[in-house]
Amino acid sequence: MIPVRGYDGHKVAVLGLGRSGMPAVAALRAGGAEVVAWDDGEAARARAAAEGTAIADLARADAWDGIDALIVSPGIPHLYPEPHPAVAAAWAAGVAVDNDVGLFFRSFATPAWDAFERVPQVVAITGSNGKSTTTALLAHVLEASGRPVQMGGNIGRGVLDLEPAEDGMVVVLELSSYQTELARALQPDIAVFLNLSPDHLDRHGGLGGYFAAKRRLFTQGGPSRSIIGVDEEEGRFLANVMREEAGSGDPVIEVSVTRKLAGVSWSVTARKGFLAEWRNGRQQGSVDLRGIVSLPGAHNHQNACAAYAAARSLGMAPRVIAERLASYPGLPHRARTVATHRGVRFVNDSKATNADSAGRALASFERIRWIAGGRPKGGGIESLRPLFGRIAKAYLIGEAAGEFAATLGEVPHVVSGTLAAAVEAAAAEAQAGETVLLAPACSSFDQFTSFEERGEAFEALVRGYAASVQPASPHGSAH
Ligand code: UMA
Ligand code: ADP
Repeated sequence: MIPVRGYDGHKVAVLGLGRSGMPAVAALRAGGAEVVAWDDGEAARARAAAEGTAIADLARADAWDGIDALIVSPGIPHLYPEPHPAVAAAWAAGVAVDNDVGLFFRSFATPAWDAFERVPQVVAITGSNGKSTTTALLAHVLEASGRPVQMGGNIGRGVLDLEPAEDGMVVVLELSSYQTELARALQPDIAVFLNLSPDHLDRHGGLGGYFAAKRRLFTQGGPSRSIIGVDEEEGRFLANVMREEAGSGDPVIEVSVTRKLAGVSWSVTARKGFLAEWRNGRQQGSVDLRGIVSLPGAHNHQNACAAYAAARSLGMAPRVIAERLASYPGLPHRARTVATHRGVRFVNDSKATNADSAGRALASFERIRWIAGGRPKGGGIESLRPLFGRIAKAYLIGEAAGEFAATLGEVPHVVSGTLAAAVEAAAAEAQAGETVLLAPACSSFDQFTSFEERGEAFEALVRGYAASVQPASPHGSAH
């Protein structure tokens, strides 16, 4: 845990007691702060109280006496679609609102660093899709750098739950737009912007607010190196801004998987499965990505380019990086083939929570039994129309089913309602050579607590189906 600096002897409120909030409570206490906390969920409150946390309803105006700051969990709206009542109460009381990421950046560097030979560094990764893959991939690559490595943030481990830095450590943080929008301090040494496509629009008041939230990671703290995907206008704009801001040196590495970047001083691009690094007109390194099973498709090549660029920025050699890219084991719930039965492949891409990422999954297979739906994010699936020809049939679930059905129109589809009904129908109707693909283009929160729970439910249903069709003979056709 990273003890929070700057609040010794002060009183701090924490809103939300999950993976971000609970470590924040502990880290504030370790730094000498007195903590009061609130969570709208009764079970979370009870759990925290059992661990000795003082609970107070922060929506009440009289809760704020003597409190210096409010630390808000990323899943709790602080502005759009409307501020949580406790956030509004903090504003009314003149109390600063921050989050665990802001506390992390204020607390990570300590006087102990004076004795270090190598200053610890923080790499922060944001973007609409590919953050977790790039974070995990970079952490895996850096294990060969000889430096201690930790990863955390949106990937599942609250930033204050990380261990204090050791000499030369690199911390790789995945940061969501929820986190970058609210953090009062954001000072990564290296910042990565992968891509931008519509997501979380309800929480940011639209696409402009969403991009502004991500842009803060760059414009707030001034990283010494920015690695920026320039396949969208927003990335090109950001690269331009960061080059101007930093002035001399090589402050920006541009990444593209759609084109060569002529005239750019430092770039990492991947086309047709070949990664190439160019610096000042000379090729510095290349990697053949085609055979890396855990990184299929151009979207994963974008992640590989970004991780490569970050590892190069930290001084690793191209050949060593290439070896580590090749041994990357992959993350669960991202385009994972769960099983193949009677020639039908079952793929869990539960992490495809928006249209863009679901589109990458659809583009990776030929004839698809597509399980989609959940809580819609705005923007719908109209953008996926060019891929509709790959859909043998769609099985729609959750709150988005009606909207998705309307967009699919003539494309064969059925409203299955639940994941169980969808898997059962898709498995029964699939022909050999087809893929049953869970790539929901929605969040899971209408029927599950997380994309992980949804993905695990899918895998359990597939296992159940496999057991039911498994012939009694041990020499059966299931494999
Ligand atoms: N809560 C309230 N009131 C509300 C909403 C929530 O009290 O109106 C309470 C809940 O009862 C719960 C707590 O807040 O006890 C949950 O807080 P949270 O939703 O912020 O979740 P955490 O468990 O703290 O996890 C958060 C991130 N979750 C979200 O941003 C939604 C995790 O990212 C992250 O891994 C973790 O902090 C550690 O940093 C998950 C995620 O879904 C993976 N992220 C989104 C995404 O990737 O699309 C952004
Ligand atoms: P994030 O953490 O940003 O949500 P993940 O690495 O968990 O990203 O991947 C989420 C989903 O997006 C997966 O379904 C994956 O197939 C897809 N994906 C991964 N990388 C990219 C990318 N660079 N561009 C678009 N989609 C991607």
